[in-house]
Formats: sequence, structure tokens, C-alpha cells
Amino acid sequence: MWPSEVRGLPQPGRTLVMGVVNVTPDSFSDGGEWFDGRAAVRHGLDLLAEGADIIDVGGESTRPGADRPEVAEELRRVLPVVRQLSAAGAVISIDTMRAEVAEQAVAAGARLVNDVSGGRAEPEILGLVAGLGVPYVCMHWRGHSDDMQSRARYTDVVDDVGRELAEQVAAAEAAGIARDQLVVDPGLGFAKTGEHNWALLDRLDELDRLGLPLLVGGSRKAFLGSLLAAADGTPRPARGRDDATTALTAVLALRGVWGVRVHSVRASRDAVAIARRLASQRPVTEAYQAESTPPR
Ligand code: PMM
Repeated sequence: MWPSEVRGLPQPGRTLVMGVVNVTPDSFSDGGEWFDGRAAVRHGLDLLAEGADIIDVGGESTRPGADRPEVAEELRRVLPVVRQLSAAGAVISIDTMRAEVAEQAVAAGARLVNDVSGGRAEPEILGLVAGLGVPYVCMHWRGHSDDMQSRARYTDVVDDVGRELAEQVAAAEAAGIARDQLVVDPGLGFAKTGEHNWALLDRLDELDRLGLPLLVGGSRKAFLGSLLAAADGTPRPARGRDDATTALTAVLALRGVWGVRVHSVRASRDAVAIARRLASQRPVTEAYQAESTPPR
């Protein structure tokens, strides 16, 4: 099984729940709802109250076909949100592929760099993160969103993703990132079809040969919409995929992943509590109640 601790991050003894705050006008999953900085901060505080262990703040949409913002625009979106949520006591992750954004976000209080390109978009991010001494999420990635689906070709997706992730991890370690600060992520939906995502989820344990904690981001993604399509084949819209996301969290938590990246935090925390209770056969109610904030 995967290691479950990352130096510098919370270690609650269960799967961590990372809540998503997209400060973007065009993410597929929440359609620009939190583009306004104040709304993004309010949303982050809500996710914190729901029990998010980490809040992942991003200013670039990675929806297939999306255009990239300028660096200055990405900074303008994320920095005030990172600053205010860190000041409120949240553990913040910065979701960026850019070294400049990672550097300024860590200076503003972020404690984790979540790079969906796993060092492939801007390799200099690896040395920067090593120097900052913060943990790093290294996601499997083959190219930018404008043409990533054309790269969704694999001989055996689980073998290929495992091998390519191992190369990305080797580059991160060569740049000086400590092994106990590395997390890997199979990158569901990034240069992957629905079939690829399901194969990765089915054979997730084969990625344990990387010997690193695993983060999985399946929340509201298109493969869930296809699974839950209407009788006429229309995919279920992103907003209607939260219950399926929660079910996926339960499965992943039972299989011992380090973390899940989700939009609906309370539901995933509940799913993790059930998985933990079943796995440990020890009561967790008291610990869970003490950690949770009562519903508002
Ligand atoms: N997916 C998205 C964005 N960032 N980060 C990690 N580590 N893993 C993911 O799967 C991932 C990510 C895209 O989803 P969104 O538009 O809902 O943020």
C-alpha cells in the first residue's frame, strides 16, 4: 500500500480531503462561480468549515481546450485568495504549473505546490519547490489543455502512466525535492479518455510501485457524467455528479489513498469517516465530531 504521510502537511490518520477553489471564469466543474476573489475566499472558508484538510486554490482552468491566462492575471486571481485563506488558518495548496506563481503563492502562505504538469510545463518549478522546502504534487501530464485529448493514446494506460510518472518523480528528486515531500497523482481526465480513467481507478494499486502517497482528482469529471448519462445519452451535467464523486471517495478511501481532491467537501469527509471506521473497526465518532464544525 501507499505511504500515508507527507512532511509538512496534516497527518490525521485517514484519507485527506482537499477542497477545490477555482478562481477562474471557465472551469468545467464550477463554471466561474468563484471567479470573484471575495466569493472565492467565502467559498474557501465554507470548505474549511466543512472539514477540508487542504484547500487547493487555482487560477488556470485545465478544462480540455481552455486558453491559458497570462502569468500576471493568474497571480492577480490567486494571491489575495491564498493570503486570506492562509491567514484564516487553512492549509493552502497552490494549483499551478508556473514557477513564478508557485513562488509568490508560497510567499503568500501556501504550504503545498500542486503542479498538474508534474514539472513538464516549466521544469524550473522543480528546483524552486526544492529550495522552498514545501511538499509537491507531481501529476501525470502529457501536454497543455488545448490539445491534450489528442495525446490520449496508450499501449497499456496503467503501465504507461506508471512509467511516465516515475520519470517525472525522478526529475523532481534530481532537482532536490525530498522524497518525503512528494505526492503522485494519475491525472484523471488529463490526456485520458473515460476508459483510461476507469482502468487507472481499477488498477490503482499498481501505482504503489512508485512508493509514494497518492492523490486522486475525479470530482465532477466527465467520465462520471458519461456513466450517469440520461437514457438519450446526454451526459449528466457537472453539478449533478457530486453523489457519484462521494461514492468514488468511499472506494478510494477504503483502498487507502492519501488524498482526494473534491468540490463537495462535507460529503467526502463523511465517506472517508465510513471507510476509516470500516477499515479500523475502531469508533471514530468522537474524533470526527471534535474535528467537524456543526452544520450552519
Ligand atoms: N484536476 C483538475 C485541476 N487540478 N490537480 C490534481 N492534483 N489532480 C487533478 O485531478 C486535478 C488537479 C481539474 O479539475 P477542476 O476543473 O475541477 O479543478
